[in-house]
Amino acid sequence: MPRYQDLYDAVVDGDAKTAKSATERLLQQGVDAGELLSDALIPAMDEVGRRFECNEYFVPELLIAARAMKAAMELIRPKLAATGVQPVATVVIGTVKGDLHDIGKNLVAAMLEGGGFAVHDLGVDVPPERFVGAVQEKKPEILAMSALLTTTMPAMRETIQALIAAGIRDQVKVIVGGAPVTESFARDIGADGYSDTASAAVQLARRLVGK
Ligand code: B12
Repeated sequence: MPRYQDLYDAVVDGDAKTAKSATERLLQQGVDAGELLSDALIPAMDEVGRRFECNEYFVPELLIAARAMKAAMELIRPKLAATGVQPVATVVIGTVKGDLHDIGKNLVAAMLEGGGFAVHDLGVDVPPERFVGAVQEKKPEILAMSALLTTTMPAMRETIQALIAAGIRDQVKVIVGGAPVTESFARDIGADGYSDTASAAVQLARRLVGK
């Protein structure tokens, strides 16, 4: 049974208002922000992921749970920064060049954040050189790329080639996803991992960083 049941339930149920008020109250009571993350938010997003995997939840439920998690994270993030709690690892994420689809990418980003990762979201239509610049600047353990169009999938390969050209390919694990992306495509372009859902992306990222 999670320790902060009301916050846990609010995220699992996708109730952003209650997630925010419960977080506010718990922080005011002096509960540690890192504890709220590890004992309520991460287990809640794990549960949301589990329900999604076994078809109890679908994309709309995932989206509203992610929104509730975000509402809580907005209050928790500044406290975490102040207390110096170490994230599991850092992720740079974006939708590749020419592609404006971001619903799946935002879900992956929210689930990773709920899973304790520090996430830098570069947004949509991100050219290879911006991914390379962000890897150089933020030094993430993981670079995550999303593509929803068959015409933009080649930008994933271009980005990996750009990482190689910049001499930093071995400094970061590359994961890819999006509806048209497949395991064999990921292997073919030299990515380190692929998953077809946001919750599986968290497990994949944890595995790649050895957590
Ligand atoms: C919503 C949508 C739009 C919206 C996007 C809004 C937004 N803010 O994202 C709008 C209206 C803008 C749009 C525009 C277009 N779209 Co559109 N769009 C869709 C639609 C209906 C849903 C996509 C979606 O959000 N799915 C829900 C999310 C949750 O799923 P997901 O993205 O796959 O993400 C999950 C996984 O893939 C994975 N994942 C995703 N990213 C990542 C990344 C990593 C690292 C990992 C590990 C996992 C992972 O986790 C996610 C959650 O589980 C799809 C059809 C469909 N049913 O897929 C068409 C679709 C993708 N679009 C399509 C097209 C053609 C277009 C347009 C070209 C249309 C046009 N002629 O203008 C434009 C292109 C604009 C551009 N340059 O990008 C086609 C693509 C066809 C193809 N073969 O390439 C589709 C398939 C529709 C179709 N059947 O024709 N679109």
